[in-house]
Amino acid sequence: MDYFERFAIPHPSPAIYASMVAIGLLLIAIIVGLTYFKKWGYLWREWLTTVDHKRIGIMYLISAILMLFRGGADAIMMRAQMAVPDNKLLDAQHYNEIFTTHGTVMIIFMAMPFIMAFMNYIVPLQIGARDVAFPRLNALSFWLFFMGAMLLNISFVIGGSPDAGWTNYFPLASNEFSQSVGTNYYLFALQISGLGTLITGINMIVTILKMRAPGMTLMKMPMFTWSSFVANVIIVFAFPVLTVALVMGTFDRLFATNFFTTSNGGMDMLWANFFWVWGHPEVYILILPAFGLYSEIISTFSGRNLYGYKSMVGSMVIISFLSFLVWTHHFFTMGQGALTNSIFSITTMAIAVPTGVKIFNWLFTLWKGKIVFTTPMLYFMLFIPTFTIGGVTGVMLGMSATDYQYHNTMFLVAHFHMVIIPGVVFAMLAGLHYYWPKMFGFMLNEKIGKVTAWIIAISTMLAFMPMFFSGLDGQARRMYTYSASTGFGMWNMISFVGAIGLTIGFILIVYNVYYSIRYAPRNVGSDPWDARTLEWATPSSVPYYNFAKVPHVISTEALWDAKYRQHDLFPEQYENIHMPNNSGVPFILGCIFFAWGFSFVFGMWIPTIVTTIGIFVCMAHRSLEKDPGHYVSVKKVKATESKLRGSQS
Ligand code: HEM
Ligand SMILES: [Cu+2]
Repeated sequence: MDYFERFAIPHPSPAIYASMVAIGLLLIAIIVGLTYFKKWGYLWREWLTTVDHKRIGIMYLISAILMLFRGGADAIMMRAQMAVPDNKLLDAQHYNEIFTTHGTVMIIFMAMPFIMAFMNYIVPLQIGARDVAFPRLNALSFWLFFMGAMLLNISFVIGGSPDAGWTNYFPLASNEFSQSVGTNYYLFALQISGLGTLITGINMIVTILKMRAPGMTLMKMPMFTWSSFVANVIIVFAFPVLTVALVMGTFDRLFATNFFTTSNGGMDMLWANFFWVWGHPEVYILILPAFGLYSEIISTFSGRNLYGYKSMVGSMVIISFLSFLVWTHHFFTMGQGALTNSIFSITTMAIAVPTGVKIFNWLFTLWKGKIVFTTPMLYFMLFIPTFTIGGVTGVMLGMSATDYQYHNTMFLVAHFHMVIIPGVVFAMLAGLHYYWPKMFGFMLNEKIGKVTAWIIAISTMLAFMPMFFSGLDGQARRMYTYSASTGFGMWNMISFVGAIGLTIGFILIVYNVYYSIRYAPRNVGSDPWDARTLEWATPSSVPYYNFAKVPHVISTEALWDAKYRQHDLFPEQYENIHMPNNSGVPFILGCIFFAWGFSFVFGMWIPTIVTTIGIFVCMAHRSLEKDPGHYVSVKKVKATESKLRGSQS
């Protein structure tokens, strides 16, 4: 019996038991449904074994939206607990767990896959490629991410959730202060999904460097591809730091080493440094592709090419460089001295310059443009004022002397939500509406879309603006309650209302998907927005080989050239198309990694050894296997094309 005790949750509550039952029922429903509708084969052939970058993109998208609700559930519980003073809804430990999983899920398992979804789906299409450079590795990346996410998500029903914050600072995260296996889950979930991200980084860099259509020089790449390229370079430099830090943290917790302890020669601040050497660049990994999406949207809906292309590229390169030079601003108050703080203050503020260049380029693009107010454009318009508040308060936080006032208060929480929500979430939602017709062949409803955008923007202000004020008044972050005499009650109540508004907004997004699946017209054609870049030159939905003929490109706006400047985009003849074969190995390897992580979390060494061998067997299989891919014949390509193009205007 003792053996099984470790799997029990340390802080059971009715809500957790209810979730357990709900998860169990959901699993049974899925299994029964798949069996009843005879969909197991379909699921396996078309999705679990796919190496198609578009399907992988869609799987990232679905995961991101699911995780948005998972992280959102935590958020709404936090805000409910804080809504009134001296609330007893959650206890301190439970609150610790929830803010930890909220932050981790939102950054690693919501924002990241959202970005990955668009990079996967759009980049190969935008550069005129038929897939990424290493399609099977791409599938592996997805499954590693997915299994990492699942590993973190089962923590709250088996063994307990992590509770040391998404930053997982030691010594708080050590066995001494974080006694459940929760932090082990954190370490392995991030390790496994981080491996997937690192592989994507390499894959995308090679794809963008080696697989561009004839004529597409680096300086003729569309802006989203540029932003993805820069983000993936940051990934390749930043993620190994996280990998190492997580390994060391794991050793401290499982093998009694002293890397991050406060005694025996350990250095707890080493973790904080490692974490933010990865963590700050991570913010730019998220924001640059999001900005890339805005760039595409702005030029499409202003009816003109992007202003200041070169300065846009230049500022992204500068941002990527500076992003590695500011990490200390996350702990100005931890005693590294005035000189160090001053240097990092200056580098931090320096990032505002290239960021400003980007914003002005966008505004100049709008200037004299013929602006069309679609939902994606509305998200951009709402992004400008909200993000500016986030950015300006960021500069305030960047001043090391005054940061002593803001650090660890709700002011900080307000700041990063005011950058990350308009900067990343709005951009993703804008991208969702923009690329939906490319992905699925019909549009999302514009009216519902616009109402939703307004609800989300207003609720963001309601939810996070009050935190600036309560933070300046001294409300500390990560505290589960406060007394009525502090006077924080009103601010927190307003935040709660905003959080409810956000929940309504996110539900409306799902409703819009449902509504549009049912009612949206299907004959919108391949280019419903009158767009400019290459991805819109494919039929919608995109055939699995993407381009029947290899496109030839002469500018950043290949499709615009073809439509309005008599450019012959497809001068070549039809040829047999070489495509990669599907493979079940990435999915199986993902499952083995899940079991591997799970065994480690509980220190079960025999399963750990068995799964480690399994991992190597899969890798050996890949190395020894002969898989030449397959050809799609000209006849088949022609048939597919006439079917897809014929049914459209
Ligand atoms: C539904 C809207 C959201 C609400 C109401 C909300 C609420 C909160 C609150 C109250 C905290 C502070 C917990 C504390 O320190 O006591 C927090 C922390 C955090 N949130 Fe959100 N949040 C929302 C959306 C998001 C999104 C979209 C992201 C990321 C893309 C995000 C990322 C984070 C992170 C990284 C933290 C820090 C966690 C930590 O300090 O350990 N949140 N959120
Ligand atoms: Cu930072």
